[in-house]
Amino acid sequence: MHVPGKPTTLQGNSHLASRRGATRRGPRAGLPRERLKDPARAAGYPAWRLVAGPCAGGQGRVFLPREPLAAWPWNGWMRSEMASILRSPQALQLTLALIKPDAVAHPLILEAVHQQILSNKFLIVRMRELLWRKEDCQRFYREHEGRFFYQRLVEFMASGPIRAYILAHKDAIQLWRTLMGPTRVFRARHVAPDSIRGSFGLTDTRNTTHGSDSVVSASREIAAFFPDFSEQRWYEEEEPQLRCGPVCYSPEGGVHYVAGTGGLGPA
Ligand code: RTP
Ligand code: MG
Repeated sequence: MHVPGKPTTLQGNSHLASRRGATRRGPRAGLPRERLKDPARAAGYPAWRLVAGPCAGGQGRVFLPREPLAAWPWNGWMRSEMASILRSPQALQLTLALIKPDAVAHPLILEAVHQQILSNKFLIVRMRELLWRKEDCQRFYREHEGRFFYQRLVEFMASGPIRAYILAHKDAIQLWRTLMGPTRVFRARHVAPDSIRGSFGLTDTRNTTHGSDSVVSASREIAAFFPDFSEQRWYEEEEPQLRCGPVCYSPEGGVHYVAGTGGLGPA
């Protein structure tokens, strides 16, 4: 469990690497076939449960007014410094995580998901809460346009406040998706009951969280929710410091920052 304010480094948080190592060394060999198929089980998830405690729904939680998202700026180019950092096997990867209206409406669930992010050693680079306009939801989910669940998904996502995060980790995209569990809640409850969706999902639409599914969509989605955030600048200026630590966590702001800088660096 992360101690707020206590410096920590990613160097010491090698649980993901050790999971990979464990896979190679083969301790999964004895697991039944159905467990091997399920990444959450195979990854040897720690069991976790909703813990009642101080909630994030009280003081300090700010709902921003409805506001349009930026027009999907897609940064299709990359300076050479950023490209070389991204090629490094040690580089932190970014992903966009959303907590959907069904979970934001319940302060204990919201806090439990936040704690899950911290206990899995993600760095919270940015966090904000907002109400989404229907047009923004339609644009965000345009890849699903025409599918039977599209309309209810769009309406649901615009129905209440959501929380958006930029998360960093060496394997942020896959780790967050594994933590979320399968899209369909009925399946999640069976194959990954300790996952976020397995624990808190209500229906296939109200399934608690969203996560980017690739590096390309992570960049596009981060730019949509955090238009002032420059991924390139973050990789050049903040990533090396966050990766090497020491890093602090601000319970008030809900974000991590490089120790000694006193808070958020440049966006
Ligand atoms: P997400 O995009 O939210 O991280 O979820 P995902 O990749 O696991 O699932 P995706 O196929 O991208 O679907 C996006 C969201 O659409 C809703 N959905 N409902 N069968 C259904 O009723 C259904 N299928 C998808 C879910 O809210 C899903 O998260
Ligand atoms: Mg998806």
